[in-house]
Amino acid sequence: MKVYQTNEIKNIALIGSSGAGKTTLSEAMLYEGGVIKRRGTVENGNTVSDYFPVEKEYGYSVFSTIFSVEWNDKKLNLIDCPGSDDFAGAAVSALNVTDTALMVVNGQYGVEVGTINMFRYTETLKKPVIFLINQLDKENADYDRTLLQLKETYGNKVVPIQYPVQTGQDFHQMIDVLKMKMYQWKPEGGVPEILDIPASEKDKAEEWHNALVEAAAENDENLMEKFFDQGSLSEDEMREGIRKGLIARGMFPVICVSASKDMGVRRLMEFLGNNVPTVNESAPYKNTEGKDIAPDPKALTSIFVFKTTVEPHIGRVSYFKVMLGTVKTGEDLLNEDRGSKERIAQLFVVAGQNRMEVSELQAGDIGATVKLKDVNTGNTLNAKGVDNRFDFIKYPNSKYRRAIKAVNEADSEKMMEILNRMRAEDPTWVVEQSKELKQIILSGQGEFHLKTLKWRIENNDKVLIEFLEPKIPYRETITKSARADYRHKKQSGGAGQFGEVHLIVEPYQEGMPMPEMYKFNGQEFKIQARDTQEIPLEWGGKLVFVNSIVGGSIDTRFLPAILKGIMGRMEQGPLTGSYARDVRVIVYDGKMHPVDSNEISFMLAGRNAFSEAFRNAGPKILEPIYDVEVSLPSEYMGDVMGDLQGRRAMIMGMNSEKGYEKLLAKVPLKEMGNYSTSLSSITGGRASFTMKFNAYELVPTDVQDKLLKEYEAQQEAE
Ligand SMILES: Nc1nc2c(ncn2[C@@H]2O[C@H](COP(=O)(O)OP(=O)(O)OP(=O)(O)O)[C@@H](O)[C@H]2O)c(=O)[nH]1
Ligand SMILES: [Mg+2]
Repeated sequence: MKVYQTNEIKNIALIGSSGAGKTTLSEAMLYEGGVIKRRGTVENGNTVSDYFPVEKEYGYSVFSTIFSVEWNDKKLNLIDCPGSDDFAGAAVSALNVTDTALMVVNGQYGVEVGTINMFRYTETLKKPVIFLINQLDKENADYDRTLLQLKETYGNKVVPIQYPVQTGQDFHQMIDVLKMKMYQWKPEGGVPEILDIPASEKDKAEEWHNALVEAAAENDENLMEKFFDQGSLSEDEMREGIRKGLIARGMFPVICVSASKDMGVRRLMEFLGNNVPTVNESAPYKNTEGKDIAPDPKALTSIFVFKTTVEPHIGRVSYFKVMLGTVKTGEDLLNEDRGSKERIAQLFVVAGQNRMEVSELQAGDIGATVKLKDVNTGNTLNAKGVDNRFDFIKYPNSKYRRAIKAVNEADSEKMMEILNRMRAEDPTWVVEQSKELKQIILSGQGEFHLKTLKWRIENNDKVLIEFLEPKIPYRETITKSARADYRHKKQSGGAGQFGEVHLIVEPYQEGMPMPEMYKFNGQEFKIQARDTQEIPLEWGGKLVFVNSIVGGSIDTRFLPAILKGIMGRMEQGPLTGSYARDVRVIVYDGKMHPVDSNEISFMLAGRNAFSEAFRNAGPKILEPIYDVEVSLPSEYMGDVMGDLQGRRAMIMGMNSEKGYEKLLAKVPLKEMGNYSTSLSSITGGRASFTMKFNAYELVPTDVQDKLLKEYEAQQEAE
């Protein structure tokens, strides 16, 4: 493939709900672009895009796939993205490095939750959007209903460029109101006959053409003026208006195809070649310093790695975008994030797992290289003299977690290596070796996400793993003040131990004053805070340690030991062994022994006095509460709300957004274990959700009692 100039390159992400036909469309584009001689199918597992064994196994895309097609002296870099919400990370990466989103909509089902979610990403990233209504050859395809849903959801910026003369098995003609021609295909699809619009369609075509002219004119003052003067625009002027409308997200053109029949694909590529912005016509990218980095091919090189795969026989393949300059084979670059020196041994233009070697790639272009030493997704490689870093990709929060374990203990280390490798490939994997829960917690986007990971580890790496219920990171705290004292005494045989600690505990809130006196069972305890330590806890909250010892009843050199004893109990709370937080401890008295008092004695005395006081202070368990946002079609609202209420959820509100209902709730993490599965079964996969940690809240009494019993039983079992 020839080296394309920056102003000849267009980067386009294929997004949309799962099953809409993105991979099938990619196959047809590659075929029409002359990259492949025969079209494969998802069913036969022989497409260019779904080449990973797990994708063939499950019959849907799991990873994004990059492919380039040359069309009318332009280079179209396309990225076929998985539609399932579980693999959203791949689509988010792709949208971040491309300049136009081609949203594939299934003509049978119209606007789906996948469409809504993906559109939201384009909104956040301010990417131009073209809607492509696919599967028009399907019996229950309904173009008009789909178009109406798009208009109801995204307003009158949705402007059709084409409409099918018929849909269903007989689909073979389409009216293009930009070209004002009818396109007609033979059953094998491909190259269309371009005919004049038949009389039967003239009026409708005229009407839609005028609507398109008006919509195109609206995006440019000069065009608007011309439109008012002449009442129409030339095709080139319409294109200019469409391009400006696209870039400004002032227009969302609608195109129609049947990807599996390869009808409309060539016209689509022509439309992309003529109308979507090239990289230099698109908004510049910002580096981490917030500086705009325009794609200048003459500048020094900066490339940004947005995707990494590990492929058989070749190892790590790093996919990158040239953010600046022109990268050449043999160039030495510095990894700005990890400091490694990297040589670009080979440069490739790719089509799935097929790689074509090239000598250089200009700013804005997308390519791949292999065998880099220490480069992960998200890293920036720079030539000497530039120090750009790019970290603009914001991945969605995790929403499904499981504990993971190698079936054979001996495989644990290998399993960790594989998990880290997978995280390098897909940054939406979060792997945490939790000291607190004594589990390896794997967080991802959903059950499918984890299922594919398991399939790959077991089939590709031959390591058996199992998923376990992840423990909940509960917390403990107290709800009232209490006093306790404890004498630790060991004076039989060997070195003696003696330490006695008297202390008061109370719930701590930021900024609360220090009282001078406490009263327990009618007895007063005067406090003279001689020294206060506020200790932020790594697991959240604080421990405040107050030295109110008077008269030297405990030597200050033993206070660190007392604090150590208390901290040991904060790490393993008295109720269920969970981290404790937000407690103030006032050590106000004690006793020493001239010989036997030592650090261990006061560590133990402090620890046990604290445990006793903690238990008498209305101890409570706190649980993590998450903000959950569910996007769903209105007909499922009742069932989804009922299900959430069954999960101790507090419904916080509802609102409609673009044809979909949004349900907001606060839900305990404990109740969210299998939420993605049950939501999918309640709504037939037509809803999605996000979840974000909100705060810790007291658990209800019945839940606390149950947790205490479970902990006791566990203690007895150990
Ligand atoms: N009849 C018909 N079937 C189609 C068309 N496009 C796709 N399909 C079928 O729809 C199913 C899903 O197609 P894919 O191309 O895998 O859809 P996708 O959008 O890539 O799905 P994900 O990878 O899960 O996001 C497959 O069985 C395809 O054969 C079409 O235009 N007409
Ligand atoms: Mg796919």
